[in-house]
Amino acid sequence: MELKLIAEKLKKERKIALFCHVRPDGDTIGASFALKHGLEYFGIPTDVYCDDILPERFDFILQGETVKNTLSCGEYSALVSVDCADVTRLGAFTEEFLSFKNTYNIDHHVSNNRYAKINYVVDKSANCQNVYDLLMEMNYPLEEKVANFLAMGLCTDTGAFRHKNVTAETLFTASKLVEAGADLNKICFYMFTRQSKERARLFGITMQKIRYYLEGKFAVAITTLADVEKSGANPDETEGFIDFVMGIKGVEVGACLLEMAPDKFKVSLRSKGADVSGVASTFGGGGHTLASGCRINAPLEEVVDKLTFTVSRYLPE
Ligand SMILES: [Mn+2]
Repeated sequence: MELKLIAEKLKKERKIALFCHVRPDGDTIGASFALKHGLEYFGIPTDVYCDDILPERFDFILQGETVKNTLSCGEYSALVSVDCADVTRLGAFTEEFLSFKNTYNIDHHVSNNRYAKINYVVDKSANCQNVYDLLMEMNYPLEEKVANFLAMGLCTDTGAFRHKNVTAETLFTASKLVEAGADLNKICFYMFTRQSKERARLFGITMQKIRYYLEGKFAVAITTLADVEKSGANPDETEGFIDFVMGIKGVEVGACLLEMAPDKFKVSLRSKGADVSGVASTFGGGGHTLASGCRINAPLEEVVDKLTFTVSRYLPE
């Protein structure tokens, strides 16, 4: 459905429940809370749901705002999923969403399979761009709080405006958000720079033993259970390690191995050109051409051997 019609229809709703995806990120949280405040400006009470707790790093922007996790659909006139490419991203709310009479799906993933009654799926750098467009269509006067939520989504889904998905539109929207009071410096600091002492320690342990194969084109960073334990960090905190690996001169493909249980590894793959989704699918995983992942259950050296062999087949000569 087109933007104008969705905007008009949303404005007529009585009460709305918004849904973030599981393992929530800056885009789903930013888009949901921006839309919540936008709708409430028009007098529509709105609640945000998430089948996960919101990570502590979002406290700075939420300032006490929370998500709900027990749903009684009856009180709402519409259920709206935000940034969920697949309906199972709603976690425990999937079934209720699918059986509800009036549902919206607002998303930016190309792979979105239009599972709601009304689907607004447009390929943009972040779903916050779609929510921005929707709010502008509703003639919502941008408030500072909402500008910050939207900026957070743009910022996180574009890697602080550094990824290939940044367009003139992304920056134009960002400039409008800054004009309305969004604090990009603060958002980027909390989303990308700030870390715990434990993570800094784990980063050091992992990177000092980084390995190179295939004439230095393939780099492997390994985080074992022992490393995690020694650092005191949470295994989730290894997120972003791969970016550092990809910055190393000469590296074409990077892999971060995280030992989840003895001889069970979660593998994150990145590439500057080679198709690593092919590498991942060899091991039952998947993803995008330049970023993908899989799980391999085997002793460490076997995992590294298998990966190196497979990567060698995908690297250009
Ligand atoms: Mn997103």
